[in-house]
Amino acid sequence: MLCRTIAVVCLAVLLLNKANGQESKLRVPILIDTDIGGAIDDAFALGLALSSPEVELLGVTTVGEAAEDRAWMVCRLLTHAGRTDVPVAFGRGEQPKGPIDWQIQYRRHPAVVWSRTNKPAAAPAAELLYEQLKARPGEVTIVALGPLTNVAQLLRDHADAPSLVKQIVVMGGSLAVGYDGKPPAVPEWNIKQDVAAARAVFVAKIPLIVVPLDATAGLRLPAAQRSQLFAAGRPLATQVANLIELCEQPDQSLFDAVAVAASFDPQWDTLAERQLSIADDGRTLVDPAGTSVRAMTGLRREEFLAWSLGRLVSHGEQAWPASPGNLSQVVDRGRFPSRVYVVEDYDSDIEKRWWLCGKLESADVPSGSRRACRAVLTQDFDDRQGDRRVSYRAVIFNPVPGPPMGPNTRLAFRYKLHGTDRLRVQLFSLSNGYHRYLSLANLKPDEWQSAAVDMTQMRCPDGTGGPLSADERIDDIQFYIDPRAELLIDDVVLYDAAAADEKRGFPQRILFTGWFDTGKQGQEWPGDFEIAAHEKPRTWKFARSVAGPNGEHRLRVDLRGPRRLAAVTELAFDYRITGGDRLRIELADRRSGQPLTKDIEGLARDAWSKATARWELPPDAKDAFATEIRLIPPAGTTLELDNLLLYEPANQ
Ligand SMILES: [Ca+2]
Ligand SMILES: [Ca+2]
Repeated sequence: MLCRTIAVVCLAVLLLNKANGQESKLRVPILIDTDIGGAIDDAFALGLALSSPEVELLGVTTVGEAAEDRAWMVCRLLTHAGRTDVPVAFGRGEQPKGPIDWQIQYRRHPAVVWSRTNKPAAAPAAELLYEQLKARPGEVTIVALGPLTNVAQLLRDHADAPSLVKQIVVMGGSLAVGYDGKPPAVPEWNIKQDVAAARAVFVAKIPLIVVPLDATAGLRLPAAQRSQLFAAGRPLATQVANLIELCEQPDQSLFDAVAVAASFDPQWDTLAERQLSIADDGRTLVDPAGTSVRAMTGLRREEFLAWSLGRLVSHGEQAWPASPGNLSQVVDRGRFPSRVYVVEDYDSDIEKRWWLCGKLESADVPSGSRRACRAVLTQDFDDRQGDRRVSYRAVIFNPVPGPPMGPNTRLAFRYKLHGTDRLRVQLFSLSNGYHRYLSLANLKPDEWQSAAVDMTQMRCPDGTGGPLSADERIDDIQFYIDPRAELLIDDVVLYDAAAADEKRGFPQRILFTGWFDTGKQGQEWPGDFEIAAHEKPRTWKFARSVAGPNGEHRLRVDLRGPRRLAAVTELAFDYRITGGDRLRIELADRRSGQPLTKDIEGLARDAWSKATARWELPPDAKDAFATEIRLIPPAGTTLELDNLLLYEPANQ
């Protein structure tokens, strides 16, 4: 018995060694076509293929709306899993509708944006499939995990394609049961999304394995198993986990993984001959006149889940981050900032495009807040920061359009930590093209806290670069923790420290900041004004009023979206008015109602000065918003404006 066991183990080792070496014939060559970016199962299925030694993955193609973005997502996953050898291509022409959800954040990582991953091929998906099939005629299985658009295109463009394909595994269809595992059959997504393509594939006389809901319904990734992916600390599992946590679909079905398994592992073979045809509404009908396929009729779900997850979580080597250096201290955020560069409170979707890392949190928020941001998995945005296989959890906000700093840059934020007392704060210098960071230790976990840090204490990872200095343009505000811990971030304010004689307190909440130094009128700074350069000794740029339809000057600053007003809202600004000493200011919501107005008199003439306007909402007022600020100087005068700050003042 023992001898037999040893013999079997030796044979297995021999097979494995061969599989990893040159003898690729022992492995099953497959091409995967995927609509990754929707449900979680495409990422999981790719992970299963990559962690299965029996599989030789020859290429991945993407199908569906924004197929190119999906291809970049695959490129990142493959690169971080150490598989830059696998070519990727995306589908061209009309693609089935269905947007990528919040997983799009995975595509916006600088590793992708700055070409540190491999890139999609120039050739369309159908051509990549064709090239790979032609190189190995009759050997290659196509595993179709999305609508069959690309595969149909391959068959349309290349008459010899059917003779080159060994077989196609189609994840799709519903023979006797629907998504809930009960009759009746329903139109299944992958078939329904492109019925014409599915029909073209079904009549192409290629051996087909169909993996319908009859086999896959009910196969889910429960929370306990899901956490194994997160706890693995290995690059492939972490990438899959990252996509799973970004995915916005609550359903955790793993359909696509079954199709991948069906392509190479006979242990899941429950195949039965069926005749199928496809109805106009996308149902797969059992039809004596239909195409003969082998359909999967069942699945040992618990066993399959344990097997597939086991492979994913044990693939590759563990890599955890080292404890961060350059320890700094929390500082007092001080009095009213001399300038505010960046504000993000996550209470609106206005800057959602620039949430480069993190997921919206609305349950666990600090007092007075409505929403916060929860850290998700990511590699460091700095590609020079240590081991690229290591992941962190992070919240990252991109402060478009990259403001220039003053001499005393500070960062205020609210945070809640769990499972760690350490936090690393990092900032990218657009001017210098490198990151600097500082870290904090002994932070109090499990309660919302306020903190501020002195950003001039940041240094490059190798200690070079010197401190952040005046006029340096910055980008990507980053908060990192150990990936096993949790972090929530809210109320991020990047600002320059208060002047020594400042009496006003730090604002309770900041609604909007306008400084016009970088970025363009109409783009980053919408509204009616022109942007002009300051004369020395002032630096950078400001907004200048323009003539309205009646020839009189006015200045309208669009707030890029509705900003919720406080019971007391103030507007502080720098101005230079020429030809008068009065100003009407309107805080307006373009969508409704009368603007809040304020007339200011006795303004300084012809010299840059500071002013503040204040509005109080009636005590019974409901939520009120502003979408724009209109500054209306008297007839015949012009107004210049800078460093606009709309805020709720500190409690007196
Ligand atoms: Ca899919
Ligand atoms: Ca300015």
